[in-house]
Amino acid sequence: MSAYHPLNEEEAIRIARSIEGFFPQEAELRSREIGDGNLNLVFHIADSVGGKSLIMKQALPYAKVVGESWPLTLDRARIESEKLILEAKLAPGLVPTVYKYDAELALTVMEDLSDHVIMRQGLINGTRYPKFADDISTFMARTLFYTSDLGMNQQDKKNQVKSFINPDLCKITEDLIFDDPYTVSSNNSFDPAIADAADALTKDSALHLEVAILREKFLTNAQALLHGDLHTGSIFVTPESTKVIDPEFAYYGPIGFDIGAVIANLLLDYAGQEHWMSDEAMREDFRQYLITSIIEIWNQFESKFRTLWNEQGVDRLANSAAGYQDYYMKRLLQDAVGFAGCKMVRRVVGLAHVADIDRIPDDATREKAQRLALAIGTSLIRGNRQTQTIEQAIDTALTAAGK
Ligand code: SR1
Ligand code: MG
Repeated sequence: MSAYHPLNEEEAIRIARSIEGFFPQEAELRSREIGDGNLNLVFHIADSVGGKSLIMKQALPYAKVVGESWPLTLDRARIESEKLILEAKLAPGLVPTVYKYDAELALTVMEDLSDHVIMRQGLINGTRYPKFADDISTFMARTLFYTSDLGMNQQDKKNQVKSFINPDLCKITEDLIFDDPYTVSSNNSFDPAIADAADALTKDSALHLEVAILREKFLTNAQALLHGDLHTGSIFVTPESTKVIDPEFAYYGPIGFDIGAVIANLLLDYAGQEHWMSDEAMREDFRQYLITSIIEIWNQFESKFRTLWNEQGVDRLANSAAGYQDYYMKRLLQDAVGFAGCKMVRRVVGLAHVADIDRIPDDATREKAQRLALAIGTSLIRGNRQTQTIEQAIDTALTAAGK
């Protein structure tokens, strides 16, 4: 019989005590369930005497945001802990340390990052993160290059693909990002004020063609081991530090999907700033900071990925075929732009939204932000295959959205 059951706070404390060498014997442990995500239980366990603390994340056998009617594999806890351990090797300092993984309880015990803030909240508060573009571009360049056919033994890669097959979590993305927003689905959720815009998404055949092409890439293009859900709620930050968390959606997919997630979430915050930054000059200045960050993230990612390829590429033909690297990098940019658009659209009309926009209290301002996000997102989707530079892609999308 499986020992799996959702933990209560006392059990979480007992497990924390059993982690050898972490808490001293005299520790007075307190536990709080702090999970505010869509899927899991998260316990914060701290010693009120010595001050040490850790995080325990336990997968539930269903999607918490929906309930038991949406079963989900517990194997995602294994995927998450293995991916975190791999990321720590490939991108040291940019992920929390894993202290323990318990397969039976689907439990990962890891470093507490309470001295950081969730980036989504930081951006909502108008905070700037000067190291972010450098850190996240390093994280993506290294985790994606070293798990791709360009940067690792290609036979080992096939085995790695096997151990990161993640059908339940991929299905969430396939439905919520690449299907539901473009049809009438019971998963969708949007304010009645934008019903016309949501309806238009279901009838736009040019848009459907682009989404179908991007969906095919998500379904079939096993380019590298992705984080798979790299939004600003999966990133802890301070002005000096970046830590990427929550890789339970990891699987072998198209590299542009991770890059697009970061771009999309900065643009969603751009739209939400309609409310959060009430002074117009300050708002436009902060928006410019977000756009500059996106451009820096792509440019630094591209340069770091190319350097890794030039110095450590393992594929003879990919290394030597004239024009191949440029062709490959252009495709990554175009994919990133298209995926960014899809990720924006789903956060306005689909099942799971973002606080940057959803928490805007005034109906008219929220509607304005939602329409702005939809206009930017759909323009990125429409233009993805024509993209030549990141500057041009963002400029075209903002112009189309009236900015
Ligand atoms: C049912 S899960 C909804 C969303 O939460 C996660 O963070 C993913 O983005 C997923 O699509
Ligand atoms: Mg998550």
